[in-house]
Amino acid sequence: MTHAPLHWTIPASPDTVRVLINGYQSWSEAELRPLTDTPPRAHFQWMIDQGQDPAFPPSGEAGVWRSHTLIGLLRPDGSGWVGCLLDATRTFAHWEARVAGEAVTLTCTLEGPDAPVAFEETTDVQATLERLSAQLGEAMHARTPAPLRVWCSWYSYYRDITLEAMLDNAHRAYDLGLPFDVFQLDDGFQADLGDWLEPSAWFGGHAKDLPAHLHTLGYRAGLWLAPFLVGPHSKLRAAHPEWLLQDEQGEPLLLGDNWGGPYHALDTTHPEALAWLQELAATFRGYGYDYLKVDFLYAASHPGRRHDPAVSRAEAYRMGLQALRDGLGDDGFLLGCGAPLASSIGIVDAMRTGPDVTPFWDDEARRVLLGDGAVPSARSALHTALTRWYQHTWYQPDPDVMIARRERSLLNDQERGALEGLLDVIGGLRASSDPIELLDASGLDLLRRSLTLSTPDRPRSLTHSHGGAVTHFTRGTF
Ligand code: 9PG
Repeated sequence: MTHAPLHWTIPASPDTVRVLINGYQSWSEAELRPLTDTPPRAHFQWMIDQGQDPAFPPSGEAGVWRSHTLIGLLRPDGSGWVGCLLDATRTFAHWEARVAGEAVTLTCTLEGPDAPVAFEETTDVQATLERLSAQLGEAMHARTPAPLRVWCSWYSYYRDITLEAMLDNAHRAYDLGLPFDVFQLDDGFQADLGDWLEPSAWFGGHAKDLPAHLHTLGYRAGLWLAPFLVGPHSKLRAAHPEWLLQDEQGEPLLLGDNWGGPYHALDTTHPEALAWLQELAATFRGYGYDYLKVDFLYAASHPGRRHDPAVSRAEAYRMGLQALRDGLGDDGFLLGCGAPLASSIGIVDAMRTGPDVTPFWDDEARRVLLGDGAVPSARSALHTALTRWYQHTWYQPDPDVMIARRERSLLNDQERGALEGLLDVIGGLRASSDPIELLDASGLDLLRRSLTLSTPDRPRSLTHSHGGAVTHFTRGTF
């Protein structure tokens, strides 16, 4: 259901106003930009499917800015206007700010059942954003448990991870007394998307073999899943084509482009698919994994034809996420990734709030030439997670891993320092992916500092509500 849009005409001089956008999912760009700038429009549809909301992508038009859930308009002195959805359980809010001559028009369109929306003029945009987003977090019973320190296999081994490498790193970390809570196995252990219980050819074991080893070292076992994705050649696809999200012609949708091509999405309004999801999480919990990183979650809210057409996209997403939570159990730790942000509140414990950190600073070709603001890079991760500083009342933010190693990395000392600064300011999850054997004394030192930095339950440095702070952290020198 789509509601009549809400309109405001704002007597702001467009040349002096900046717009703060939140983005749709973890990887989408969040930024503070001059209103008269042009938001990038991704060159390929797969980039939009995988990084933005295909139903409300960046406009690509000068002076037209789109944001999900909330939006801020800032005058140079930090005063301005804030709009914020106050309950994202079943509803998406699409905000659009548009330069209209000497004024700015702001529109909010709801997708889903009616939901409360706040719009305020304020002397302090930052303070108002923090207050309204906290109200949203409270209304949705946000979970903000103590943050964890995680070793994750992705950012050094990528899909080549093996059981042996997991164990080698866990043993080395244990011998060095590195303060990790969780060792998390990422993408690469499984035969296919959907065929999670069958190992890949190279993993050298089964995912169920890992937790007992980790437990003897005193670490919790964590596992990555992309539970809403189904590989086109998977056994799951062959067995249950009726569980897939469909296009308008009734054909199973294919979206994104990863793992060498596009993939299907589960229809999370299908009762059997929901039961399968719950069982999947329960099975891995039974193997000893009590930390799940659930990724590519936006697939469940992708536009399409569903088994239950009365369910909104936000609701369909939440049904799938709740099934995972039910399977994992209330005391398990659920980290969302690639996820519609606000609609995850109350179910996830932590959330990735930016695109992937990479062992290089910027991917200018994909970011600028191909217009993909959701591109993985250290630079994008830093910008995006900082711009979302206010989300600490929604879940534990996960600004992604520190990269402390010098080998197999193109980051220089200053860039490593910037990542350390990001973790210090944002707080939340602390993670690393460095092969422990590659760390020299200074790398180990940096890693320890990153893991043991103060553990604020809210961002430091940004909480002083003078108007310049957002500006400083989102425009800085990078
Ligand atoms: C596993 C990875 C890691 C990582 C996740 C997610 O648009 N892209 O090209 C793109 C590639 C990888 C990606 C996100 C986007 O990474 O964020 O931590 O788990 O999946 O495949």
